[in-house]
Amino acid sequence: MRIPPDHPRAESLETREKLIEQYAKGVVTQAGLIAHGRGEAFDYLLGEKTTSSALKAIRAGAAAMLLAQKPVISVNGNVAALVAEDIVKLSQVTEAKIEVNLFYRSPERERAIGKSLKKAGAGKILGIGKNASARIQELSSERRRVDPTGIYVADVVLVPLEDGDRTQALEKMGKKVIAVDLNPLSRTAQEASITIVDNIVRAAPRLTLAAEELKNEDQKKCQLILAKFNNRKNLNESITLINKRLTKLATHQKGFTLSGKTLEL
Ligand code: PTJ
Repeated sequence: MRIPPDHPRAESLETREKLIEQYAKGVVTQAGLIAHGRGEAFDYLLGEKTTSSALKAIRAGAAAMLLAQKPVISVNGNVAALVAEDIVKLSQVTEAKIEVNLFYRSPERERAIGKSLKKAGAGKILGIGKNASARIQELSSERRRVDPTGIYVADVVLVPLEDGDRTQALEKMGKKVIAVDLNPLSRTAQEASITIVDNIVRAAPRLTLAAEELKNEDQKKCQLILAKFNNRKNLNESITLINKRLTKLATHQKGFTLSGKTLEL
């Protein structure tokens, strides 16, 4: 459906349209549409923009990917539908492998997602068909099936729009997990090493930009960014932001401060 460009919520409606189109192509699953709705609700509460806390997490995520020996970007249906091109660019800048990993796995969806990643310019794509032959023992969902040359041996894994259990399992395996999740309360957000509380549509291009910038710097700069980053504190800032935004909206106050800075609503 054509969304009128002057509609006050045109951007959000266009994102929905993309997901609906990709659902028809078999890329997105029905539950993916519902998951997006949950994300939208949190985005609304966060003000539908990349917060300063998210920007800090994005820089830390880019630094972690650049410092990694074997970084992997895990792609599911929603990610392929919304940011396939950004993911390909990010993989090129950070030299990360791309692996398809699905909760609702089927050969048809693997193929459809592989096709849309190829169309976006991806080279080798891991985790499709027989290549997902390794198993994450702690998991019983289809997410346990991983590529022995990808997620299984990765030291850093980017997991946008995750469903919880796997982040915990990957962290237990000694991997650093970078999550992108609009819900700062989700298990994934709480368990990841670096949690980017932002919409994947905004976070993915910003991650690439941050990686491009940091790639030209000394490795020590990335190490310093990581050493200074505190995920717990960062997550708490997002929760506080939602809380303060709601309080302000409820009481019609004009502005508020967080960590000594005045934040815009
Ligand atoms: O493609 P599949 O088969 O792997 O399935 C993908 C879904 C997303 C259906 C599956 O992973 C799932 O069920 O996920 P959950 O448990 O619903 O979690 C998804 C999380 O992503 C929720 O915490 C949402 O708030 C969040 N989310 C949804 N849309 C966005 C988002 N976070 C960032 N950007 C979004 N656009």
